[in-house]
Amino acid sequence: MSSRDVTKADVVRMLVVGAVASAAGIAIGLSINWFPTAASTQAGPIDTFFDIMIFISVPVFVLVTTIVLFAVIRFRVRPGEEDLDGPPVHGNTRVEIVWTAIPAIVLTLLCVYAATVLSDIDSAKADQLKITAYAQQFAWSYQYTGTDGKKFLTNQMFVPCSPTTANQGEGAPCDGRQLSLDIKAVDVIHSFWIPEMRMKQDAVPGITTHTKINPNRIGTYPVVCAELCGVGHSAMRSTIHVVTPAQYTAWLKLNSKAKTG
Ligand SMILES: [Cu+2]
Repeated sequence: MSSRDVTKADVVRMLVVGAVASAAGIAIGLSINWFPTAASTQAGPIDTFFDIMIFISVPVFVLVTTIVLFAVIRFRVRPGEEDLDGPPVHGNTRVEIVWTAIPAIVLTLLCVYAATVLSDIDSAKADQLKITAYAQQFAWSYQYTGTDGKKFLTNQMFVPCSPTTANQGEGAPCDGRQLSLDIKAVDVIHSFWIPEMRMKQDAVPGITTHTKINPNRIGTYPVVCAELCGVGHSAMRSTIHVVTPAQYTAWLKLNSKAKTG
């Protein structure tokens, strides 16, 4: 037995170190508040999905790092060995099958889970508010249908949401119409993103893309461009106002009049 053989004690030590590091990494990963305030029903399943990704990816990272560090230390070149060849290794079929099969199974399960979450959060509700969002360097505009049936453009989004508690102000939980967005790009590729509502969709010249959002918190949130689109990209922002149905109707009336009368 040479000083470089891997013993059972080595494996046990690596497992202990790996388990402790994984537990610490998962605890840190889950304790960090990665996302802003959740303001849509889509936020819950998406945030849970990220937590599960942390739970799975931290142990994988720890496993790989532990084995690499062990190999670097155990099999390093020692004084007098500079001109020696390493031992001839011809692979290990069993290990190669295992390290191919396990990631394949994990990735397949994650794909199925992600597809399930996506189809769940993207399912259509009966009561939709249809808006067309136009992206251009470096601004957003939104096309609404006014109270008179005519279309008008605005650079701020307003959406109605009925508060479900006595509190009607900022932060009140609410329930209401699903936004059904058609997204168009006038010039280059942009990306429509409301971080508080989590949903993001590319805006691509020549095609119309779609997304659905169910706001569930009264308040004002930024709409940002999430695709580097030119020098003014970082300034390509607008606002979505989630307001009570009465406030929304008042805003819609005002704009219908202003744009057509
Ligand atoms: Cu942009």
